[in-house]
Amino acid sequence: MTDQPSLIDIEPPALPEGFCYEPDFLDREEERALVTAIKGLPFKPFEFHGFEGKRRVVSFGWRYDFKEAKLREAPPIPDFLHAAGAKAARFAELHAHALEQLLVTEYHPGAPIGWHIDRPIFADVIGVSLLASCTFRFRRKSGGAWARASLMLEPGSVYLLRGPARTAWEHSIPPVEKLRYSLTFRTFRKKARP
Ligand SMILES: O=C(O)CCC(=O)C(=O)O
Repeated sequence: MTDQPSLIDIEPPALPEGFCYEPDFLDREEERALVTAIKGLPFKPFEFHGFEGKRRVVSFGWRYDFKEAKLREAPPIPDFLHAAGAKAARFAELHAHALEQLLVTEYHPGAPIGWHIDRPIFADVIGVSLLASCTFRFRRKSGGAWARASLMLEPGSVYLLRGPARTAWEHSIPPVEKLRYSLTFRTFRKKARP
């Protein structure tokens, strides 16, 4: 006998407060139709202070310009994304009109998103995953060390970042193995947008 805890005794680190996840948010048909339409969007490499990320993005409603640190108007959310937006709003118990910004992201195999906290002008963040799974990681400074937690985001799933999960924890996605798309809907903090 040893005093070592067995694997089953070890609790995985708790996910941050304010994080909600629903794996079966879209059915197969909804997901397939979204992916087909999304593939036709005018994606551009993600730009951050003159550097291009490996992922490609397209913004609707509003676009955050990192170079100028300014919010800019973007084309309206296309009709084919309205149903997913309304569903995402219901999941987060918000009015569909509150989801004023949408970022659609394309991750080819090997594309990651680095550690970050979304800009403070935004309030809630709702993410829908399409086509492939990925690891979604959280970290937060705790004393001299990092507290960490992670989970697998399944295709067709949705998550909400609100409260500490949104403002106190950083999140990231390590390089994905297969082509993945995500819809990131955001609300604005009061008086944050022009
Ligand atoms: O692809 C995702 O689900 C995460 C996107 C994200 O964190 C971001 O664009 O800030």
